[in-house]
Amino acid sequence: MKRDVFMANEYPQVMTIAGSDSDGSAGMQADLHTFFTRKVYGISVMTACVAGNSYGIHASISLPLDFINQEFADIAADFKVKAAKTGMLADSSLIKNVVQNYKEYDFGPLVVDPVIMTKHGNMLLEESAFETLRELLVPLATVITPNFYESEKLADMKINNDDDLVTAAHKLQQMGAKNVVAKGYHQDSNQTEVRDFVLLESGKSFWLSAPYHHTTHINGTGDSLSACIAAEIAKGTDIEQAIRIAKNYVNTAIWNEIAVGHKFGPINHWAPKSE
Ligand code: PXL
Repeated sequence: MKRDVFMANEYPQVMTIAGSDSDGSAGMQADLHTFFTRKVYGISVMTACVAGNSYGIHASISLPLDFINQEFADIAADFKVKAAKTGMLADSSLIKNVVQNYKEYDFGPLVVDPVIMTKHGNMLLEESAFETLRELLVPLATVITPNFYESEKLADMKINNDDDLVTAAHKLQQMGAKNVVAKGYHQDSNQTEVRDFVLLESGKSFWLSAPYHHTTHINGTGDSLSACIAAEIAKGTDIEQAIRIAKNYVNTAIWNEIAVGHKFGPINHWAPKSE
């Protein structure tokens, strides 16, 4: 596009603060796929690196905190981030570091994907960091998007039915998260429907349901959902609509799988139309 006046930072920029997943299906890579297809410019603060493939995760390291500080400082010195999201934060010191940086600069509303464990059982956050997550990061969340397991851990309760999920969502709001997308249970092979509970800052609440699609290609769904919400917020979409768009985006990406990897593959970020 040719323009008479070039306006620095006019284009919507969204930042992910997350771990890299070498297989490209989850973590920062899923966030960047999402940003790209949602037509926002993706910026990334890498916190950790995971080595793995569609069979699972085989190693992981955290990056040094002073390096992460430099990433934040460099981004803040040049770009205008309109919204951000968090993903894998590995341990308590990393969470504290990210919270400190987030408070120091203006990166807009924050979507917190409280990543604790992969779908296949690998821990991505130390258990000793759950309290730090609750105390320091949850209160910063404009939107928090826990999966079923993360809701149980953060709300410190067993979730056996819809009523329990509603209680957990209210607990997360009491901890300071403004809007909560509490994802429902996804593992029963007889399941025909997936139901997520949404609790907005206004007190309005509703269920988002979709047909359950049986597939092994669901890596990166949580990352992509939170990334899409952040992308929409950066474009100026209101929170409820951003959540609804993100849910449709991820559902369409699950329903149109691509053949990548032998076992647990990625969702298809091209499938949804980016309006
Ligand atoms: O999808 C959760 C997730 C987040 N971040 C990283 C991951 C994964 C799952 O594999 O590897 C880096």
